[in-house]
Parts: sequence; C-alpha cells; structure tokens
Amino acid sequence: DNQYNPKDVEAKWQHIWQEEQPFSASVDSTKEKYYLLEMFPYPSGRIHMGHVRNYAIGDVVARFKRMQGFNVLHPMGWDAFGMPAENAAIEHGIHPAKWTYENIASMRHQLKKIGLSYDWKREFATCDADYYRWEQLVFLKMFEKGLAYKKGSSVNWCEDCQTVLANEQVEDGCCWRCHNQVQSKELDQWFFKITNYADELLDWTDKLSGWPERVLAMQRNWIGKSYGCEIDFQVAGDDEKIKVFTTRPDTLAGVTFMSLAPEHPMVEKLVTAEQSQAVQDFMTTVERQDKADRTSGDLEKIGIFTGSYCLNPFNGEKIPVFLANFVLMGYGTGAVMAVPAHDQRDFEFAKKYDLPIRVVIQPKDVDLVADQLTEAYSDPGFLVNSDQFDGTDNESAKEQIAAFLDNLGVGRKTVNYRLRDWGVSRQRYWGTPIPIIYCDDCGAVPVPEEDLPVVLPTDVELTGEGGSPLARHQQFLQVSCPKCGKTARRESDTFDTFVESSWYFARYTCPDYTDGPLDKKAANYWLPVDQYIGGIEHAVMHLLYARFYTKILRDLGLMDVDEPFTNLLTQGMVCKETQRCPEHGWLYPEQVIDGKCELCQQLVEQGRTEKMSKSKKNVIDPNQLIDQYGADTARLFSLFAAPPEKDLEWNEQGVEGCYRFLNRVWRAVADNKELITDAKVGADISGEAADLRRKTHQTIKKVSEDIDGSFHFNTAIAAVMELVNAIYAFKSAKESPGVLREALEAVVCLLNPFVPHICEELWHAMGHEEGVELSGWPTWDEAALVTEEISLVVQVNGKVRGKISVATAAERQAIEAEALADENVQRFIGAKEVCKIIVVPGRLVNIVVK
Ligand code: ANZ
Ligand code: ZN
Repeated sequence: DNQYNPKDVEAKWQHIWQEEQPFSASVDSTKEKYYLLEMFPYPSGRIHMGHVRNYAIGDVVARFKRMQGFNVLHPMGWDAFGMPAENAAIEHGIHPAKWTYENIASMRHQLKKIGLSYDWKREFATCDADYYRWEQLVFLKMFEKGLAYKKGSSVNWCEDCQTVLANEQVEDGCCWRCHNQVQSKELDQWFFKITNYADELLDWTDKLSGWPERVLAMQRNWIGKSYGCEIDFQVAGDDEKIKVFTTRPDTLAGVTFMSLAPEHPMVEKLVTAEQSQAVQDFMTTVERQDKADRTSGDLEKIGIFTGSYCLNPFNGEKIPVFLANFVLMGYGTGAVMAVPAHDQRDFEFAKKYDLPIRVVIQPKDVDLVADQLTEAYSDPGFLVNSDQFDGTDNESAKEQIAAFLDNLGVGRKTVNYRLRDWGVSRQRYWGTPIPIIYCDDCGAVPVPEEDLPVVLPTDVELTGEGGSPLARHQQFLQVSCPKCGKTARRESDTFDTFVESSWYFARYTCPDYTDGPLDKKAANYWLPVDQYIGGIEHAVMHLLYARFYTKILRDLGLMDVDEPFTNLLTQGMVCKETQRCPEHGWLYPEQVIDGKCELCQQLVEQGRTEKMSKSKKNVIDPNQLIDQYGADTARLFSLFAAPPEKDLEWNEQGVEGCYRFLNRVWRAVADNKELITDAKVGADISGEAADLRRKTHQTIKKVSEDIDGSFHFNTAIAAVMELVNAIYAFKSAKESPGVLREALEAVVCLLNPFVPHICEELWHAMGHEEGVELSGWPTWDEAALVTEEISLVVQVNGKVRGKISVATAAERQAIEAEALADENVQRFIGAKEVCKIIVVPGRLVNIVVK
C-alpha cells in the first residue's frame, strides 16, 4: 500500500538498527575519524524536547559524516550521579541506584524511538563501578603529584541541599539547583589544582577557533588573569606590613585609605580597643551577606574604621585602614589600596565615610577637581600630584612606579587570577567515593590501587536528615590503615559530579578497557571530539573542567591530546507560549477554554514565549509527538523551525507542515516507482529535464554546504523542499525518467541525516540493496550547474541594435525583459512607445516601436 505510515516504517528500521548495529564504530587507521558528541543527559526519567533537539542536531552531523565516508564515533551514556536521585529516595523511598537505573532504561527506550545513530555498545552510566573506579585511580595519581590536595576552607553551603557548592554553582548568591540562599561554612575539602593550568587554559582560548566567541569570552573572564603589582604598606607604629594587589600602581599617590576584607588575618591585630565594638557589629552584618552579592556592583558598600593606620610607601603618608564588605579574602591579597578618585567602588566608599579624594590622573589639558567629581575617573590620562611622575602617561607610569617600588624593595610585579582551585568534596551519598583513608598516625592515606574500586555501598538509608549516610555507615567507614594497619576511617565525602562529566568523552573511546582509565591507542585515535553539542549553560563549569581534565589525563601519560573539543555548538532552547490566569497562575493549554480559565472563567493572559518547563506548564511531551506524527516529523520540525544556535519556538502548524512534507516525499517516490525503475540519465538532455537536473545538482551543493561545518539545517531542508516542488511540477517524467530518478534519489539521500527512517524505506523502495547510509553522500556535477545559454539578436523596428544572452530554456517573458533591458536597445527605443515584441525562438527578438 502506498500510504506513508511512520509507525511501521520507524519500528521496522529501529528493529534493523538494533539487530545489525550499523552505527557501531571501531578504530580503523585507514579511515579518517570523526567524533561527534552531544552532552550526555542526566537520567531524570523523561526525555524532553530540549533533548530531542540536541540529539537530532547531533544525529544530522553523525549521519552526514558517515555518508561522507568518515569513520564516525557517536556514543551515548548517562551522567548518573547527583542530587535528584537522593531527593527522589528521600521523597519516595526508592533507592537512588534503583531510581537511576530504571530511569536510564526508560530514557534509553525513548531515545531509541527517535532513531538516533548511536553506537550503543559503548553506553555506560557514570554510577557504574566500572566507570568510577578509573576516576578513583586518576584521583590517586593526581594526589601523588600534588594535583589533588586537601585544605580547610570556607565554602559555599546550601542548607537545603546539605552540600557544598562550587563557586560556579552559586548563581546570584543562590544555589543553582534549589535557588535557596547560599551560606558560608568552614570545612576540610579536597581540591583539584586547576590553577596550575590557568595559563594553558587561557592561552588555548585563542586557539579554539571552532568555539563560539561568547563561550571563550566567558572562560577567559572566569580565569580572569590580570597583570599588576603587589605593594607593601607598613602598618604605622608596627613592623607588620599589609600587602595589596593592584592593577593600577600608577594611582599610588592617590591612595587615601586602605580597605581590608573582613576575613583578613590581620584584622584582629589592627582593630583598636575603641573600635572593637563597632567592628564586631560590622562583622555580624557582613557575615549575613552573601559573598557573590558582596562583589556585585549593586550591594551597598559598607565599612568600618579599624582604628589603625598604615603608610603609603610612595610618600610616607599616613592613611586609615578600613574593613570593607566589597573586599573578599579569596582574591589578590584581600587588601585594597583605595584610590577614590579613580576607582568607582572606592569613590562611593569615600563619599559615604567622608574620606579624602585626590586626583592623580587626568585627561590632557583638563583639570579634574576632586570636589567636583560625581564619579571616579577611570580612563587613561597623565599623572598629577605624583612628584617625579607628573606628566607621565599613566600606562608608562604603571611600569615606572612598579620599577620604583621594586627598587625600594616594597613592591613587585605580579599576575593575579580570578580562577580558584576546584573544590570537589561533596557531603553527598550518590557520588563517587573519594579513595582516601584517614589514620591518626599516617594522616590521609590513599587507598591502594589494587583495592579499587571503593564501591559505594547500597545498604544505606536516606532520611533527608543532615549529612551523608556514608558518614554514618560503620561498615563502610571502618577500615585498617593501608600503611600501618591500625584502625582508620574512610573518607565519607564523594566527588562533585562534574568530575565524572569531565572525562566521560575520553572513556567512550574505550568503555570496556580493563587495564586502566584509557586505552591510549583508542583515545589518541578518536580524540579530540570533532564536534561537541550542548547548552550554553555549561559554558564555564563543565566545559572548563573538561578542558582541565584533558590536560591532567595528558600529563599523567594516559593520552596525548591537549584539548577535548575541537568544535563546539551551543544550541538554543525550545520555547513555547505560556498562558496565565490572574488567580490560578500558569495554565496548561487544555485548561484554557475560549480564552478563559476553566477554573474561574477569568480572562487568561497570553504569557510570553518561554523555555519549555514543567512549572510554566508549556511543555510538549516528545513521546506524544512521536506517537502522533512519528519520530521523523519530530526530528524534522526540531531542525527546520530554527537554526541550531537560536531558540526554537514551538508551533503546531510547523509540525503539521513537516508531516505533510514527508507525505509529499513519500508519494513522489511511490507514484513514480515503476517509471523510474532502472532509469538512467540520458546523454543529451534539454529543456525541462535539464532544468530539473540543474535544480537537483544545485540542491546537492547547497545542502552539502549548509550542513558541513555551518549547521544551516533549516535552509538545507528548505532547499530540498524546493526540489520536491520541482519534482511535482516536472511534466517530462515519461521522456526523462532518469532525470526524475536522479532527483528523487538526491531528495532521499539529502534528507537522510534529518529523517533517516523514511529515507531508508524509500531508498529500498527505489530498488537499492544497500542502505542509504552506506550509499555515500551525493556529489554535485559542476557541469550540470551551468545554465546553458544562447545569444539572440535584438532588433528595433527591424534593425539590429543589440545582442542578448539568455538561458536555453528561458521563457518568453524573461527574453522580452532581457531584450528591453539592453542599453543600446533602450537608446533606440528612447521615448517611443513599444507596440509589439516579436520573439523568434533561438534566433531573434524584434521590438516594434512608434
Ligand atoms: C588600586 C586601584 C586604583 C585599583 C584604581 C583599581 C582602580 P581586577 O582587574 O579584577 O584584577 N582589588 C584587589 N583585590 C581585591 C579584593 N580582594 N576584593 C576586591 N577588590 C580587590 O581588579 C584588580 C583591582 O581590584 C585592584 O586594583 C584593586 O583595586 C581591587 F584606579 O588597586 B585596584
Ligand atoms: Zn596509619
């Protein structure tokens, strides 16, 4: 029967792919490799439209590259550790392992219904002991090299999640997961020495030309390298010095006070008896403030005088030492030489506490008056009030003053980074156990390699009370010291789950390797990932950690790759309109009847188009979509409705349009099947057939160029739609079945990366034995692109006045227009009226004027 039935077609091909594993890849040094990867999902239980879009984009590239003859690696797995599993356990009494593996099973099933060309043999979940054992081993190697170390530190603490958060996991002072206010807490934590790699991570951002500039800028900013000076300020009447970090040594003569972080170790020493109570009150206020807020520009700048003074090394001036909420201990030295005339924060602070302001930089030929400043002057200029440096431009003055201080032994050039070491300890259960044993005599002792993995015990009870159940699990905790044999205690913290996602892409190259974390040969063959695809929300954390980890694996000798991802595509979100009742909040579309809320009959507000989310009640369930239209339509819509990096707006008509298009493609093949059997493109083709052939080759060229490296999937699909229109309009099918066949084959091949089920089916229907995926990507014939042209003589009132060149197949209208447009012809027509145009096909055009 000739009906397009996506259910049958898709089930058939999915079954074949399952049985025959045509997408499984293996190292083959005779072939050029292509590693395509989409960020792996967290097994929350359900596939959402964002997943469908992400994976459909990736699948286009994977199938396209495979058709081009590349040896393509396209794996899939699960980022399976993390908090939601524990929360589900607490809420519903399901063990995190059970919850996770059940979710994986159901999501795998859903993914298979989308027809993605994964090498399923490589699938793993990061909570498999076979995966995390190697992570534990890498940790031991890092520990050996001092790249993993422990230190007490004040950490971001989320009371709700009962966990430490990395700086990157704090958004506007709130937990990135639960959005509760983050507090600070002092704990002993494991750290990875990412700061050792700050320069390499930064330098490579200039070489990652396949990454979006926006992401690179975010990473550079996160690393935050700044060149400056460390300067010693002597405490008045004391031997102690306060070191400051400044990027503006040129402003040294303009320092009128000092601002210390409230956490600065010298605070206790500096606070005088008279100021002690006031300082204590101030401390209480600051402790309640969030660290992220303290550095943001908006928070009110507050401070307190310590009672002490220090001396400006430039001119010996005595300046008061303040504590200020906007100075953090974690950056520079935790002390700032305040220059209110030239730094906005210092300016606001000076105004508030009535501290002196002294201009030391001003633009050429302008006198800045301190009293009249309404904001700090932070632009370049020339030095004033700076003794021997007066008149120097401030860029040179930076160098000169740095040298001057260096000479005196009170200052030195330094480089400072915003990047901090990566705190990886989490007081959570559902994560990779950190393989360390604490012994009273031997300290932190690594678990011997042969004892790995330290398996996460499953017999735990999750109650939701504070702390990790591992910290209460006696059997897990009690071990003997591997060094001295005495009773010792196991580390009960687990790794930040970003550790697992920092190297999964490398393990995909050798998921079954049992002799180490990586099979070097496989890793070197497949890595780096040629194309990585995922959300912009991972611009800093995941993508920076993965880059760092790649360098760690390289430096441990496990592989020879510098950077993990050659090209990065950050896809946009899937959005849909929202609807809101003034009384009942967000509504599902089916709760809105004739524009009114079904609960209260009030008029519903059309909300904005927003990212699909359960809370906004604007999600579309991919399962329903696939049930109704088939996976190919779901894929086609996700790829056609917007370019990958842009947000995609959900639109029911768009989905139906895609479905109708696939039906048209189906019928075009079905209706012509007999006619085109064994048909070949003839030797000389002309007229309509030549036009269709040209269209076919133009389309092949356009689609090839639109997919390769530029991801213009929407315009590629639009081009195929045009070709399909041309096929429907083709009237010489009987005379030129070969040209029709060529056009139909092109349609099927070109669409295959987007809608593979229907294409495989149609390809076989056209009589091919081999699958379309193996048939190779079509190439275009340059010769077929050329429009054949002939020249025609143009007469005006029977006299030859010009010559034009038109397509052989040009229609009468086009020929007339071309003839009238000729310059010389126009001159002879002049102001006269054109009465008649005679076209003698293939010979001449005569324009009759009077
Ligand atoms: C004097 C000065 C004068 C500064 C001036 C700036 C402008 P970046 O570029 O981000 O590295 N600073 C140093 N440590 C700080 C801390 N722990 N908390 C808050 N602010 C701190 O910023 C370096 C500048 O930030 C330093 O240069 C210092 O202020 C301030 F016209 O020193 B500056
Ligand atoms: Zn011991």
